[in-house]
Amino acid sequence: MDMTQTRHVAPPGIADLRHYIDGRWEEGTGELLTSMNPARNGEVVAGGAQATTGDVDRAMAAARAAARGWARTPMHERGAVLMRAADHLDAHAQAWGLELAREEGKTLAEGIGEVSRAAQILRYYGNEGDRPAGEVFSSPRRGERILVTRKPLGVVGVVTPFNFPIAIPAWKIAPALVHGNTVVWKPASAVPLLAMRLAEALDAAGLPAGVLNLLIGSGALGNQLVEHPGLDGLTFTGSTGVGRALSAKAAGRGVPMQAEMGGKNAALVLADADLELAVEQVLFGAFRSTGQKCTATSRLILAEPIADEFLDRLHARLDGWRVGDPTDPAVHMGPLVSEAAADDIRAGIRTAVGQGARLAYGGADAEKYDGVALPAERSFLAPTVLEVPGGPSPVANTAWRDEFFGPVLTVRRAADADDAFRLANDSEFGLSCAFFTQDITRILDAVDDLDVGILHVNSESAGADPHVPFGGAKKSGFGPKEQGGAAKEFFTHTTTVYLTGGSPA
Ligand code: UN1
Repeated sequence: MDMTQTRHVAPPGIADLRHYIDGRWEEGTGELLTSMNPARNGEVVAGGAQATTGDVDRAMAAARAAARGWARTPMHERGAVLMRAADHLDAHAQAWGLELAREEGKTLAEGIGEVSRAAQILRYYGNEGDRPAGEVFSSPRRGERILVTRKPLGVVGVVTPFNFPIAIPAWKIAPALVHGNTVVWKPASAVPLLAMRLAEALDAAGLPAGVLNLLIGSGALGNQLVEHPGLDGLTFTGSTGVGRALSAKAAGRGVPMQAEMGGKNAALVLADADLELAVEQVLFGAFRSTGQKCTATSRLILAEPIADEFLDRLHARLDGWRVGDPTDPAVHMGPLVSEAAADDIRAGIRTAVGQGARLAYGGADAEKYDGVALPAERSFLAPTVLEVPGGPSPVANTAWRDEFFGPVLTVRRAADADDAFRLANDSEFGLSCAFFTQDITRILDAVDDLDVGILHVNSESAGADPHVPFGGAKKSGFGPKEQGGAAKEFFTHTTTVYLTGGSPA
């Protein structure tokens, strides 16, 4: 053994980053990667050496070697692994929820809730064996039946974002595994610890070696994955730019791709809406998780007659919204994931104001918030409301068009419901939408007219349930939707089997 070889040993209190390849936890050999607590300057949460190109090859080889055995394992047995992993997650929800809050910046309650949500997702897919597995058709020929069976794609790459570091991986990896695929997973490098926790839960649940492989490192690993000749499918959630680049590469190689990307989700409030309910739901939709959800409410379209009152009420609620260390139970909103992310949003707010937006609340330069100084870390931002002047759409304001991925809400006023629908559809994205009214006729119009993948009637734009499809219309998504029965559209392909007995009927 070469004793001069340096080995990264994490200081006490800092978690050691490891990669999970072929059922073993390994140190990396690449550059040092640290995940930082965005709420506390200089506080390292986890650290270790990144995975390298060679690790991608080894992980892909392990996943390939495990593929046939796993595909032939009964779905009920595959599901039983997920059920045991769900119990493991529930047992660690408090501790891992705290780690999540420290690493990502969402509140402790949201962190714990997310670990429990991952468990719930694993349980939903853990029961997949009890659901229909294909279809049977009649044949025009005597003595024949036609079966449509589903088979795994094979080795699937999973690339996940920072903002839901355990729930989004769970809703990709659980259906991938239960449908018989093996996985090579690259999580966002900002939140590697929670990725390790999900892999730990699956390992503790008895997942066979090679079925799931976890590689922690930079975006270069994602590019190596999509370019790997052994890859049979790639599922991605993250930014529009990266999603489109990966989708283009996957298409060029003939690899099935599923990408869940941007949103610029609107909340529409008509004059007859229950304002108290709508204000609260808009508050939650726009500012929970510091607005770092692809389903967050980032545009608010208010019917003219109630617009001033709505904004007064929203600002009054924001006055009581505490910004600070997310592990403090009194805090409503933590920091952005990093200083760089917060700086980008500050720049976006300044540009929007320069383009004519009115700053209605908070802002890029707010140092105090509700009379209390914001924490010194640059990753903190005050919740911000901008109003873009009226007039016919389109307006060329960056706060109306671009996804900021932070606590910024951009308001416009609408003359009536049709005007509100027009404004809501004035976006290249179409992920989710919240619509507040008590008028069933308008609700039915909204179902027809709003071009979105997810429509919330009288509830906030964020949120998802494991048993129903999740994903966007227009340029928010690419490929089949996620979750529920929709997930199998991506993680399996069908084989149509013409079946007759071996002797004449
Ligand atoms: C939610 O709204 O609870 O990246 C989930 C995102 C989405 C998930 C949103 N894919 O924010």
